[in-house]
Amino acid sequence: MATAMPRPATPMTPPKVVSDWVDHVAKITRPDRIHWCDGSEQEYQGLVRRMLASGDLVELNQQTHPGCYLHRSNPTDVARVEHLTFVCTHHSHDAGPNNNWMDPVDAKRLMTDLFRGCMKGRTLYVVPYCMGPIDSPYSRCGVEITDSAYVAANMKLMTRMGRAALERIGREGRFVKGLHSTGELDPDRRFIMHFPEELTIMSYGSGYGGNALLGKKCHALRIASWQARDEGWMAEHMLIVGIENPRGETHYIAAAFPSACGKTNLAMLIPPASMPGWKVWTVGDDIAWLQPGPDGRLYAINPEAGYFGVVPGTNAHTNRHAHEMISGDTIFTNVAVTADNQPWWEGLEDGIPAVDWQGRPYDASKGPAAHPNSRFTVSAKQNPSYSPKADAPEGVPISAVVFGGRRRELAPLVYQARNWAHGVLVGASVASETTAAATGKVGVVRRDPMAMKPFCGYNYGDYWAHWLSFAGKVEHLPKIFHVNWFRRDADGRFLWPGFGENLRVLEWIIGRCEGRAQAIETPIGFLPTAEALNLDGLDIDPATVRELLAVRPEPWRKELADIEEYIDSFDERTPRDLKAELADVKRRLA
Ligand code: GTP
Ligand code: SPV
Ligand code: MN
Repeated sequence: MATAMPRPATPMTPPKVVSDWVDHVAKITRPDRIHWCDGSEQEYQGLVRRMLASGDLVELNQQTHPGCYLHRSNPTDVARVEHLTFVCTHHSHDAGPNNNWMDPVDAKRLMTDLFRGCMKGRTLYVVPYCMGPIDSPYSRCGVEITDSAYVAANMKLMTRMGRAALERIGREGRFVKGLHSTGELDPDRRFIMHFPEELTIMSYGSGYGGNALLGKKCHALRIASWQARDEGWMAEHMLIVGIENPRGETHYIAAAFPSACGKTNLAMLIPPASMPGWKVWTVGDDIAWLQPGPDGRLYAINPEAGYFGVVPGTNAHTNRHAHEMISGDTIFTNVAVTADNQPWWEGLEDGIPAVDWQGRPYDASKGPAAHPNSRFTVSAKQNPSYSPKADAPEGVPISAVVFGGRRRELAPLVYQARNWAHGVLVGASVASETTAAATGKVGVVRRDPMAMKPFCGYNYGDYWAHWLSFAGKVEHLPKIFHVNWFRRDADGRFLWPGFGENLRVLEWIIGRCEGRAQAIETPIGFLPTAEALNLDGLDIDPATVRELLAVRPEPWRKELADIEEYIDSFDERTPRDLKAELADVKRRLA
């Protein structure tokens, strides 16, 4: 019996709150073995060896890609499953119309039935982790119990995992409990359940990132957003980037784009050759925790310690740093391989795929070689632009908050909200074409307020009220902007070159924060004139720039009607001030 087994010889003495819970879970799940993760390098290598032996990992070419491995997931388990993700609060109103809801008693009964005996013949890994710098007052800890060595290895790369986290849990006594099993990987027996009132997550039947690495979206966004509302901070789907100008001054920007809409790329941006002297520093690429700081500014930490990034499209021209960073010590999930066993994906500039992401001989008629949502997992320390401030316990001060999405039409390259409350409306109005990061149709425009539709752990009405409340709490709030790198022409070509050239837009944003850059006022907010954007050395024709900066009243009136209908579809908790902002923009457009 699992509980009768001696604990493995380890000098770590787990806090009783943790060991009691592990004992309780082991009684239900019946693992053959229990492994307490200490977070060491030897342990990681041991996990890798075990997965190579079991076939969970395939070794890639160690000459060209030392320390790189490939994981092929079950073909039905390649993305987040929003329709199987639930927020289980006592009152359904607290989860809100934006979440699937189930009564917590029913949900626990359902999950406990699934978990019963599910770890027989398997190892139960206890993964203690800290989200955020280990000594930051803003960080929060959790423990994930999982029967997947792949999850344990990914958590080692993605979080501060192991001994130090367990010690902090011992001191604090409070942690988020995450229980995970890959189960049978059966889509009909798959659920991702959140119990924010009890700081608990239960995930069954998937091994994919956002469903299974519970520190990430489940803890650091759904549970943390709930805690943040109660405690007066924010947990957001945002990258954090430091932009250093040629005078050596650095501004930090936090940007919320929906999944697979360019956060990792913006966070690791390479300045174009025609902008000498500019430097970019990555603090985070996916999640930001924001807290009012002692000097009246908003400070951000990145709760993560690694990147779980989209592979396709990554090459030496789009993202040189990412391309370098994933050439060693990286776990690839669902990419293709070449005849000499190098990882390969669409958008890589060299090599030919021999075997596709499902392990079949590559055949172009069967679709892309790499899965469109194939991912790399890598420690953030491997990023050549890793910010020295990324481990600072106090975080970094945020000058600008940027929202964005994939909009082939309408949304201009950039605009600035008039003030914080208007900025909250701009965030609440984010819409974007769906991507392969979640199962379902790709390329359909849907509303994704603050890029948090799949991740906000409570009622969006309460969430917008929480956002608005910062106007009274933080003296020097960031300025709020909206960007769109994804406008297309009639032939479907991108109007804006994107990637490194996005720095030109960030330069204008920073100029606005410093009160320097020129803008014109339009009904939707402030826009740069073509002259106010630094386009030196960029080969772009003036008509394209005019198109990128055009605000046409008629389609915008339609957009506002759509936004109004969307916001009205929420319950009475939606703040009146948000509706007043919307009425104000409508008036300006009339
Ligand atoms: P998640 O990890 O899912 O939250 O995604 P993300 O927001 O970090 O997206 P990521 O940076 O990985 O980009 C997703 C896709 O968008 C990749 O295929 C990129 O090549 C592409 N992309 C990123 N930035 C740009 C851009 O400025 N222009 C264009 N056209 N494509 C971009
Ligand atoms: C996203 O889908 O926004 C991701 C990948 O960042 S996952 O970890 O699966 O959520
Ligand atoms: Mn994400």
